[in-house]
Amino acid sequence: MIPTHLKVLTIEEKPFVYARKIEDGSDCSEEEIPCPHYNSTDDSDQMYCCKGFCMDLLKSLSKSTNFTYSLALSPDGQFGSYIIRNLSMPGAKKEWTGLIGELVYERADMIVAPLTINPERAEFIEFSKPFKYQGITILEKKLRNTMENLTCATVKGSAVDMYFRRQVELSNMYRTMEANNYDSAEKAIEDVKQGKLMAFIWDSSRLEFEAAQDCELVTAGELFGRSGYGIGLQKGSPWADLVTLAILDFHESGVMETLDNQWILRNNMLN
Ligand code: 192
Repeated sequence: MIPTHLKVLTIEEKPFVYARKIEDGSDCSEEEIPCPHYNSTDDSDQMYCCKGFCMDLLKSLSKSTNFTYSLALSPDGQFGSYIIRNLSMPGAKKEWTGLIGELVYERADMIVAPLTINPERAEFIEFSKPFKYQGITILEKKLRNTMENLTCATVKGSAVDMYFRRQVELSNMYRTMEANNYDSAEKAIEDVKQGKLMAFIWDSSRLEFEAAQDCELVTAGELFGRSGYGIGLQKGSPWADLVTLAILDFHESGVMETLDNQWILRNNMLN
């Protein structure tokens, strides 16, 4: 018998996951799922409630695949990338951060988030087939020739960061970006709005959502680094095939389309 109660992790990333902090001990609404943040560096655990495309997807997956879950937010706030320890030594090893690290070090069973499937991660964790296809694009502010700041940046420990690290011909760009990289997409978007950052390079699904909310923002250039979002599982997880089957079924039966309409298209059109 395989355990049917899973430790699921997620991360805030609109419109896939909205996380609302609870200060006064009140409950989450019916639409929301409790998603505490267990702080990895100190004891300042915080209560949050999560909703969004991925949270509805988690509810549907748990029903159709028959598992129960406890949800929590990424302990270090990252999606997950690697650092190489002892680079010049024979025993050089990749050490994973963020959500990916939690699966690799077996502290969690499943990631339900807008998590990019890429080759480096797929060597260490299992991915379901994609539940969404998208790519990378650039967020800028309109009317921007007066800006003194010409920096580009992404967020540390993300698949976008890994994309630039992987492209040998972009290594100069990677090095300059690395120095400017942010801890969160929220802060980077805020800095684009304020003219402190010229270009924020990130997932198109998020940036198109942000540009639709704020007429001062635009996405620039073509979509590149096309990829898919998948459910993350431990290597060899007995849930992998079942989760993939459920996702394929959701594509075919219109569940994904309903989630798109509810969380992505409606928001993009309302503004
Ligand atoms: N989807 O790291 C992301 C990831 C790329 C921006 C966040 O998985």
